This record gives sequence, C-alpha cells and structure tokens, in this order.
Amino acid sequence: MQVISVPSAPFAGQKPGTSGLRKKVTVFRQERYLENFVQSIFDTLSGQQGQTLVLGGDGRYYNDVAIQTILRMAAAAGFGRVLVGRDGILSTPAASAVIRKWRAFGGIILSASHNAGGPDGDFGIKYNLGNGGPANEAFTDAVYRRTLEISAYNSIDAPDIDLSRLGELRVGDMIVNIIDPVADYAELLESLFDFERIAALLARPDFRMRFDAMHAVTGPYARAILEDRLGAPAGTVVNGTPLPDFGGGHPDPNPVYAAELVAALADGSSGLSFGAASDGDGDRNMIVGRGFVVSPSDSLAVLAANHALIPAYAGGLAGVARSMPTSCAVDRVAAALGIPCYETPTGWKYFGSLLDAGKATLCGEESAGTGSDHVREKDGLWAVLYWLNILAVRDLPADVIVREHWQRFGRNVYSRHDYEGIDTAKGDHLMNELRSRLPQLPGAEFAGLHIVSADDFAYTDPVDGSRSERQGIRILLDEGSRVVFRLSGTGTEGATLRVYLERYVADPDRHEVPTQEALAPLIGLAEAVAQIAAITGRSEPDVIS
Ligand code: VG1
Ligand code: CO
Repeated sequence: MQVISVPSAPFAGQKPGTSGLRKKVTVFRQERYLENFVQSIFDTLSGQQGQTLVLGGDGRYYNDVAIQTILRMAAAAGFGRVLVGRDGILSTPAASAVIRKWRAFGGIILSASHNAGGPDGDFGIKYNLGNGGPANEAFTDAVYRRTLEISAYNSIDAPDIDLSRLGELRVGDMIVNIIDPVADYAELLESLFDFERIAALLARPDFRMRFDAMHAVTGPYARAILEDRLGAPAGTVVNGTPLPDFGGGHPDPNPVYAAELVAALADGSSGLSFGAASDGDGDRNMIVGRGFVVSPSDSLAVLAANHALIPAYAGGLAGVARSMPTSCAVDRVAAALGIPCYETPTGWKYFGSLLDAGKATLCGEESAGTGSDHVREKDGLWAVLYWLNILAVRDLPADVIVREHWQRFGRNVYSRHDYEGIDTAKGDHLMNELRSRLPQLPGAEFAGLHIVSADDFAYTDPVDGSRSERQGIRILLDEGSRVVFRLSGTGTEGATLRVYLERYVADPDRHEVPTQEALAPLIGLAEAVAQIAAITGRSEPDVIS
C-alpha cells in the first residue's frame, strides 16, 4: 500500500464549534477542504497505527462521498480496521455505543445534527475519543491549530467500496467491516430498560404512540426497536426513511419544526396518547403528551426523579449534570435525592469527564438532549424508552407525570428564544456590550425585577481541572429567576443569539399560566438589558422553544 502525499494549504475558519466543524455543503465540497480537516484530526492523534476507527453519519447529503474519502485517508494514517455502518449510517449515540463496545481507538461522525441538509444545506464532522464521547476542547483546539499550518494530506490510491452489504472488505492494507448500524445499539438499550413492560404498554388498546423520525437517521433505529422488538403497530414510526435532505425539512424536534406531531396530539381526535421525535443524527428527543409538550429541562428532572423505576438506574444515581442554560429543575431533584448536580458549559463534550469519573449518571441540556453513562453522547431513543418505561410502570399520562412533578418540586417555567441568522458583527457587538455592562448590573431594577448578580459563565472541570471561559452571560434575579445570553456555536449562517429565560414558580395555583405569559417580565428585562431590537433590528425571535 503506497501512501500518497497530496500538497495542500490551509483554509481559514476550520474551527470546531459546540459540536464539531459545521459548514455549508458548498464549503465542504471545495477541493481539499474535508481532507485538510480530517488530516488535521489524524495529525493530532498519536498511536492509531493498527487500531480501530468507527465511521458513520446521519446519512445527509455528502455523507457517502465523505466516507469514501475518509476511508482512504484512514488507511494512509495507519488504522488497521474501520467499522463503518451499512450505507455509511450511524446515529450519533449508536456511534458512541459501537466505539465503546468494540473498544475502538476513536470515531468520526459525519453530521450537522438538527441543521437542514441537501446540496445547499449543512454538513459536519467531529471526532470522538475512545470513551465514545466528543473530543474535549484541548483536542479540538489542537486540531484547529493544525488546520492553520497544514501543507499536505495523505491518502492512498484505492477505489470506492460498496457499503450497502454487511461484510469485510479492504481499502489498501486496512480492513473495513461494514456493520449493522442498529444491532449493537439496540442490544445496549434493551439491557437498560424493562422491555417486557414497555411491550405490554404498547400492546394496550388505549395507548397509541407516534414516533416522528423527521426523515432523519433514527427511522431505522426506531422501527427496529419500537416496532420489531417491542411490537408497536406498524406505522408507529412516521417519516422513518432517512433522506439526504430530510425531505426539505429541518430535523430539529421542537414545537416549531415538529409542529405536525404536536398538532396530532393537540386534542384527543387522533387517538394518540404519546408522541416523540428525534433530530437529524438521533441524539435529541422531544416528548409530547396529549396537548402537552414536555420542556426538555423538565424532562431531565422527571427522568432523574423516577430513576428507581428503571432497571439500569434503580440502584441509584451517582449524580446529575446539566448545561448552564438548562433550567434548575433537576437541581431540585438532586437536592431531594442528596446527590451532586454539576453545571457545565453548553455542549455534550463537557459531560464526558464527569461520566468517565463516575460522578454523574444522567446528563441533560435544554436543547432537547438527555443521556446517561450508557454512552458518551446524548441519546434520543434512550430518552423515549426511559419515558415509556416510566409510563408503563406508573400507568399515568405524560402530562400528569409532569404536573405531579411540579406539585412536588415547584415549576421552573422555562423558554428559549432564538434570533437566527443575524449579522455576525451585530451579534458580537451585542455580547460585547452586555459584557461591558456586567459590573453595573448587580443591584439594578428593571420593571420590578431585582438583579442579584451578573457574570460571564466560566467552568473548571472538576475532574481534569481544565478551564473554559466566556460560556454565556448570566443575569441572576431574585427567587431563582434568570436570563442567559449566548451565541450559538453550531450555526452556519451569520450568528444565532440564544436568550434563555427561567422563573421558578412554587405556587401550584400558578403552574398552568402559559409559559410566555409567565416569563413576560423576564422577556422585557432581556430586551432592556441587551438592546436586542436596537442592535439586531429584530423585534421577535425566529424560534421559541
Ligand atoms: C446547540 C445546543 C447545545 C447542543 C448543540 C449540539 O448548540 O444549544 O445544547 O449541545 O447544539 O447539539 P449551540 O452552540 O448552537 O447553542 V446537536 O443535536 O446539534 O449535535
Ligand atoms: Co443532534
């Protein structure tokens, strides 16, 4: 096998964001663009000779081309074996499960997650370490530095291989195993939950569920697990065939982009009792009861509070962790359980060290991501099965379970407002202005709200001591209310401003006040403090979740 060195030169801006490098397909298709980034990953590794790499993606447009390129480059980099999902498919949590099960050296996941796909959509790539989790910041920073000095990439002269059939092939001297993308993952989930009880629930005539795969990667996983293994009626999974452009949709399971599912459960007319959805790469989840969308932050708290009902977690939770902007609902559960609750920056990579060290068992983010120590990624279907297991044991509808949770712990009313595709300079200006005003904010009053403290969130990892600064501006108010501002690190067009709003309501008589109404004073404060309309020219958010 002869390694060919192809001269190259750096591209600007190959800096991984919250979850890998995400750019327009048109950017990735430039000659040497993908190759430069992959070579920079391989140059940052050491000791991969003869080792196993896991490779797969969410099936979006360009997935197939990128996989063939990466296979040749992996052979040139000295990997001994690559495990690749059939047709190049692996959901993000499944890739994590495969890395862990087969003790692989690491994995490359091709995904831009919830971002739109197709020739004019987005593409993405990220590297996961041998623990199955996204590489930490130290690694991604090193990859970025490497992209700035790269002068050549290595490949071999080998034809594309057929990825449509399971089996063993070779690319140069490297073995390629084409694996069933679902099997290892389904087996792992089956070991965590009470499948018999869930199957009994799904067989009940008075219980009907719908899982919306949004034309993205979870279709085959959901069909195999919900319909084939658990016996849910055929048709339970809708939009279940992964399409390279996700049917033109936005595979983001929130009330805006999964409006059809929410509408189907809006009243009793469809006969549905439970709905769920997942995103482009299968790591996010949405849980919908009858006329009731479960807020992801509440979902994390409910999962934690009900852990004793789940076989895998009945022995107790070591701790829980949430990203900083995620509501503090889970903190209350942790306090009641007497276990630690960790607060990390946004992005799953920060949970890895806590999970590896056995400090946290469940983790979650407000952006519809929840997961546990069974893998090192958030996991959409895992969350759905966890909910089904709770419903099966408690024999109550999802909305009643959440309402009872509020009765016991109080309600952390929560919402996120996104201003998408704003001018990058305006987004930076808004954040810089806010940052410069931080010292004056504590003690200030806005329409009857009293600011207790304000800061720019910084995090020191309790396991490895690494430090991450500038992770979001927090304005903390009386009684646990807060407003958080940060710029997205996953978008590909301009800047996306995220405003996170939270207010704690203890009084059960006020739990049913509509979310945006309950948060109205905080929305006013966010506008007054950050001057969103004046700086960005936007008077309304694009997405409210
Ligand atoms: C968003 C979410 C964050 C999540 C990340 C990746 O990041 O806010 O919680 O971890 O997406 O999710 P940002 O920087 O745009 O706010 V996924 O499902 O897109 O891989
Ligand atoms: Co995702």
